[in-house]
Amino acid sequence: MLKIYAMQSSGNSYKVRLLLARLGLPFQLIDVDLLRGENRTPDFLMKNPEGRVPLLELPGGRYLPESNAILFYLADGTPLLPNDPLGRAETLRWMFFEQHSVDSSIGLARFWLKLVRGGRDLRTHDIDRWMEEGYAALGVMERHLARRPFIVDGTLSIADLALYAHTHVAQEGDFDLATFPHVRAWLARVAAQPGHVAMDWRPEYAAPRADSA
Ligand SMILES: N[C@@H](CCC(=O)N[C@@H](CS)C(=O)NCC(=O)O)C(=O)O
Repeated sequence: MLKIYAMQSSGNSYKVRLLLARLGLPFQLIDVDLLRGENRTPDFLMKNPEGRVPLLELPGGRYLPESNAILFYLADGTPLLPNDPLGRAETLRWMFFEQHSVDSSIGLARFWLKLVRGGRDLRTHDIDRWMEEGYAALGVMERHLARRPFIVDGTLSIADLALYAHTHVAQEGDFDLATFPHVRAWLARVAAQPGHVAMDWRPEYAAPRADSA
């Protein structure tokens, strides 16, 4: 069975649970508490030298980090990843955008402002940059989504799941989506798709969490 090393409240980890739930694939969830340094143990660093979650463990003992690489691998051959080269390239384009413009601003703002105790004081010097870059990214999505229901090709794809993960909780990083009506409508559209699960969803093969991180 597939194993996912993840932290429940991490947006990048949520992407993978969301995809696996949609695909109906069974998997074992292994919690890694970043706030307790469980991602920096020698054992975890052997699995992923970057010490980050999410991390996919495949049967046979191979490991794949990077949330969007995991999505791309798992969605291959499913309706959530186009078959044609241009459709695949468009999907990758938006997943790269997610990493360099959304994860690096909205994702980080939420991580430090919501999840890390005292994070607002620790990262005061970054907040203006996160706000500027995050609102710029929301503007890009707003213009793109003004003319289409989903990110690529008019149907739900892993590009939507990747962007949804951080965007639907942007307010937890101090972002206000009031002036982004197309983004809000798209968030509602993604959440209304069959098989959608919320961030707190856990699969059958998951140990109970010691706390509610
Ligand atoms: N580009 C990576 C980013 C992964 C990442 O930064 N994960 C965070 C949690 S959302 C993490 O593990 N942080 C711990 C650390 O960097 O030490 C991905 O998309 O998977």
